[in-house]
Amino acid sequence: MLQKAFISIGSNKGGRIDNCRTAVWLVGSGRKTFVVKKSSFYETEPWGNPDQPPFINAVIEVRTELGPRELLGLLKSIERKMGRTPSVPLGPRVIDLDIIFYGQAVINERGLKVPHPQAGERAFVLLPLNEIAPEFVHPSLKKKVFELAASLKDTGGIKRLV
Ligand code: PH2
Ligand code: MG
Ligand code: MG
Repeated sequence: MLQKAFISIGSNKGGRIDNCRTAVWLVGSGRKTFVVKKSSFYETEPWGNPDQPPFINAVIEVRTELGPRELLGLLKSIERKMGRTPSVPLGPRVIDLDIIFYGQAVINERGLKVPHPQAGERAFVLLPLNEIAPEFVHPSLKKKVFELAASLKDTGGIKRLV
């Protein structure tokens, strides 16, 4: 069965926009996952650890035959292929691919938390997501993406690139 999932993409090391484009292409290049929507790219102030360069962030919607563990495996393999090396927590990275939602699934396993635990509070996730899926209901907060985006307190550090 094809499931709908949302993946956030981030990069703040090297050619940030090219890194994000390459990642989108690689996510869709296997036979079991299709990219159906892409947000714009956004330049965003670093969250969590301010002492690093700004990020490029985007969100994509996919249809996938992969289960959530397999999808996570695909994302990790792309991160490795693109040369991501271990960094400090929340620190600079060539590419970061996170599962935001996997249908309405709620998963709380070691290494696999879906929805992404901070999805409801991060402007760099919610603003791109709101561009492509405003009506999608957060499976555990039971609110639509546009409602979550509207209740963000600070969206100042987020700039949509054209
Ligand atoms: N990712 C982080 C930590 N901080 N800040 C921004 N703006 N964008 C990110 O993608 C990001 C972050 C850890 O994954
Ligand atoms: Mg992340
Ligand atoms: Mg990650």
